[in-house]
Amino acid sequence: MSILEQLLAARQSGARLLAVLLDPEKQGVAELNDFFRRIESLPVTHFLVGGSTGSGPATDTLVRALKARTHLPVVLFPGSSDQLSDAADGLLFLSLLSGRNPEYLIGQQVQAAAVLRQAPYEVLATAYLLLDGGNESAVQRVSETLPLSQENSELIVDTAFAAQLLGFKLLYLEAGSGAAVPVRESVIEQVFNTVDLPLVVGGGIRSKSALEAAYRAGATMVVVGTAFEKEFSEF
Ligand code: 1GP
Repeated sequence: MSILEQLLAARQSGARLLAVLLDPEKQGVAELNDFFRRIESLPVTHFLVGGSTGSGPATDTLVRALKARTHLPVVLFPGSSDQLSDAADGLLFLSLLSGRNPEYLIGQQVQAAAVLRQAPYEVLATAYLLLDGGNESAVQRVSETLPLSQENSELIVDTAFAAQLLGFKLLYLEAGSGAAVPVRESVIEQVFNTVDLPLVVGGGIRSKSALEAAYRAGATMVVVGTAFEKEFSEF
């Protein structure tokens, strides 16, 4: 089954996918043992690798180290066109539709195109919507775009529906890594009720209850990064 088929099946059945995000700038390969110990009791289904800053070599090293340890899919979640690795199983090919910076709507994607023509992995066209997580996120800083206010759910839903009409395969609702507040349940619910795409939700999820809330509201896959970077207590 491809990664997209897995996501579509989960959206249909309500199965819950959990992706752990590793940032090659922060996660050393030598510390992977500790990392795997921290997540061993969790029902992890995917690994995402990426960050707002970072380089190709560090991404490739981490992807290869993960592939040597797990049979779960390892999916690239790049902050720029050079954070790629042929060892990955998939790529979230993101377009930052919440913003109006052409560089992150289509510029980086064009830069990656020549490499992606040869890519051995699955490329998943992903509508990436940055929502206000209560603090300035790295995505906001690097992309020089403003997040959508979570008060304005109509604009979020309209953006999500436009993304579906444009043919995107996945919708990623992002509150930003380390967000003070995650994506609201009411926002996830409204998007879930409007679009048929699998919903990926991440940013600021630090507890089992926040994870459950996101699934209950309609998240197909929840992404957790920061909470698993060090010892955690709430999971
Ligand atoms: C960031 O959605 C992810 O892109 C994860 O966020 O680091 O806050 O878990 P956290």
